[in-house]
Amino acid sequence: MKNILITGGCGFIGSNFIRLALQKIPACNIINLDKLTYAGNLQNLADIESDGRYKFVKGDVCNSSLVTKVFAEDCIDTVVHFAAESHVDRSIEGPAAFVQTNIIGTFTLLEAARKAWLVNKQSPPNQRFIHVSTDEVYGSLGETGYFTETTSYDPRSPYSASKASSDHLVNAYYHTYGLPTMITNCSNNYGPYHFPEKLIPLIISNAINGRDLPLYGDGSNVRDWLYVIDHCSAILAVLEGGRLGETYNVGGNSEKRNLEVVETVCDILDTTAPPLANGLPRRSLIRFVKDRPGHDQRYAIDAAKIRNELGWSPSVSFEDGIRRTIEWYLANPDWVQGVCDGSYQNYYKSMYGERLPAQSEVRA
Ligand code: NAD
Ligand code: TDX
Repeated sequence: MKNILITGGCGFIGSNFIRLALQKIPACNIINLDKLTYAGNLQNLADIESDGRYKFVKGDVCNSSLVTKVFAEDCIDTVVHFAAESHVDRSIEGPAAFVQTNIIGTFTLLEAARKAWLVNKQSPPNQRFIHVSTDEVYGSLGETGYFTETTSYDPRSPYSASKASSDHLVNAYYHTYGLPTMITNCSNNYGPYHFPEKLIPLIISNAINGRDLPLYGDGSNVRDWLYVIDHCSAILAVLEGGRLGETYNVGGNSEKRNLEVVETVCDILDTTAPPLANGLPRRSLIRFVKDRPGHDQRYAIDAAKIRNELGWSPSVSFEDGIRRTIEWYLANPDWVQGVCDGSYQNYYKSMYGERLPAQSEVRA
C-alpha cells in the first residue's frame, strides 16, 4: 500500500492526477494537502471525495509542524508536489506569494521528508519525492531549438524564478542528503478543471459568452500544449520507473502560436455552441492588448528522455484534446459560473459549515 501525499490536489493538474492515481494504483491511500487558495476548488474532486482511500487536509505546505504531522500520522512514503502559485501574470503583480509557497513551501516539504525518511526512518522503504515543475525554468527560445534536461536554467518571470529555485533545492536534497527525489519539467497543460485565468480556459469561457478575447502583443508567442491527462500519466510513469535524482522533461510535441490556439477555439465554438447574439463569427471577439512584461517568446520540449527511458509519449493530439476540453466547458457551465463569481469557495463551507476542520481531519 502506497501512502501518497499530494500537495495542491484541489488545483487543475493535482485534481486530475488524484482521479487518475485512484484508478491506476488500486493499493494506495491519497492524502491531499491543499491550502485552498483562489486556485483550489474542492468541487474539482467532488466525484471521488467519498472514496475510502482519499483524505483531504486543509493546510499550507509552508506550515512545518502540520507537514511533519502529516508525514508521521499518515506514514507518507510518496510525495507528489503540485502546490504552487502558478500564474505568471499574478507573479508580475505580486511576487511575494510565489517566493513563499513555491520556494519556502518546497523547502518545508523537503525538510519534512528528510526528517521522516532519512533521520527518523519512520516510513517504509522505496520512498519517492516527485517535484512537479515547469519548462519555464529554461527561459525563452527563438524560432528553433528545444529544451532538454541539460538546457541551462534561465528563468525570466518571478513565477519561473521561484520554480527554478525550488528545482535547485530538490536537486540539492538529492545530492547532499540522498533524498529520493525526481523532477518533471512540463510544458503548458490544458483540459478540464483549468482555472479561467490561463489562456485556454479564459478564451473558451469568454468566447462562449461573447466577451472579448485578449491576446497579448501580436499573438505570435508559441507554447507547446499538452493535454492534462497526458501530463498526469507522465508523472505516474516517473513515479513507477524514474531514476532517482533525475529530471524528466514532459511535452506535447504540439507547438502553436497563441493566435492559432484562439482561432481554433473560436472556430470549434462556432459549430458547437449557440451563435453570438450579433451573428458574427467568434474570431471577431479577438483583441490584441498590451503585451505581458518579459513575455517569453517560445517554449518547446524535447521529450526524448522520458520516451526512451520510460516509454511515455502523449496520447491525445491537440486537435482532439482541445475539442474534448471545449466539450467539458460546455457541459459544465455551473463549474465555470461558480469559479467566475467566486461561489465555488462556498462549497467548502457547505461541507464543513463555519467550522474549519481539524488540520488532519479524515474526510472519506
Ligand atoms: P493551480 O494554480 O491550478 O493549483 C495550485 C493548487 O495549489 C491549488 O489547489 C492551491 O490551493 C494549492 N496551493 C497553493 N498554495 C498552497 C500552499 N501554500 N499550500 C498548500 N496548497 C497550496 O496549478 P496547476 O496549474 O494545477 O499547477 C500545478 C503544478 O504544476 C504547479 O507546481 C505548476 O508550477 C506546475 N506546472 C503547471 C503547468 C500548467 O500548464 N498549468 C505546467 C507545468 C508545470
Ligand atoms: O489573456 C491572456 N492572453 C494571452 O495572450 C493570457 C492569460 C495569456 N496570454 C498568452 C501568454 C502566453 O504566451 O498566452 C500564453 C499562455 O499564457 P498562460 O495560460 O498564462 O500560460 P503561461 O504563461 O505560458 O504559463 C503556463 O504554462 C506553464 C502555466 O500558467 C504555468 O503554471 C506553467 O508552468
